[in-house]
Amino acid sequence: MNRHITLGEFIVENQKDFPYAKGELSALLSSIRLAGKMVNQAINKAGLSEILGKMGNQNIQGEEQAKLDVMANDVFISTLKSRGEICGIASEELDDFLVFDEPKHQNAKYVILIDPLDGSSNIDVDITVGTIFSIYRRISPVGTPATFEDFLQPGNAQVAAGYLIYGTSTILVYTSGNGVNGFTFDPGIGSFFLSHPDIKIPKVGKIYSVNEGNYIHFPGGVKKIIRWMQEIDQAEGRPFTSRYTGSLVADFHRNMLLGGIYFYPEGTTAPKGKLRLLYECNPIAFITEQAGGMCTNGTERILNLKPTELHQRVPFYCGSENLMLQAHSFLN
Ligand code: P6P
Repeated sequence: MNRHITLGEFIVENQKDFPYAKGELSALLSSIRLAGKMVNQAINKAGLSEILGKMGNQNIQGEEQAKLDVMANDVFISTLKSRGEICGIASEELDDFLVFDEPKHQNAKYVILIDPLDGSSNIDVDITVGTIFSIYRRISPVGTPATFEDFLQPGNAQVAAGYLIYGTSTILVYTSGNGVNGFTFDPGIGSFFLSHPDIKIPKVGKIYSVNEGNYIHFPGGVKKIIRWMQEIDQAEGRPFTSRYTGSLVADFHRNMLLGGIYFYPEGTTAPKGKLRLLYECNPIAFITEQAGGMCTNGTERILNLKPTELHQRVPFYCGSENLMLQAHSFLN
């Protein structure tokens, strides 16, 4: 049993992970921790307040915004803005990136990209949702306003990435390039404690996560992957188990711990897939690779893709090595 190490103690003890950082990245992660506690509290009592339901408008994705989507977005922006570690933020819920204009922000070294509440379609039916974040060192000069280029960096330039999963317990999982660690929130104490040290995704997975309702729209190679998972092969333990919640964070977290593959392919209804490269695919890809798994768009490493738009979508495959290699054999 791990001695009770809090997230704060862990960050300080692993300060060396953050190159050049004089504590800024540590402070940035503690802002995310605070915002996560606030969102967690709002979600846990959502049924008792007026926070459920839709706003009655759409975000740039053309998706109906849930009230909790907007709440989570506001909480993360205000918490991150109140400190001085970032010069700007890009969010699934904002059409354009947001530049923080106070001098303390313009002297900050980092930008953050965030999906404040992933899986919103599940919120009103009490199924697990999450927050996903991705952190970069800015490339524009310190002392100036953040620029578009700061947000369009390839995923292999991330300095840290992670997610909060608001499930049966609330867990913060992150990497800063030296492995993946998970911290479970103890609401009685109000702290996150190290509960999943050095997470490694099993090399052999037997769970697959895809929306099979889109099967008819998938390209032939994707159909072959799904049919292969469903064939009988006792030696390999097939047919594998299908698990799909409609929340990337929930499906990914389970597959990372137990072994498996999550994929959201291109299809006639989603020619480039559905997931957003900058604040869903890149952070999950960074975590996946740090945990010993693979993450691609079906042909290329997600982390190598050069972004061109803030909300661009890409086909997405991630998980255990055996399943990813098998999937690639059918796709290519
Ligand atoms: P579908 C949630 O909106 C999300 O971005 C992911 O969290 C989730 O895996 C996926 O979309 C679900 O999409 O089309 O299967 O409902």
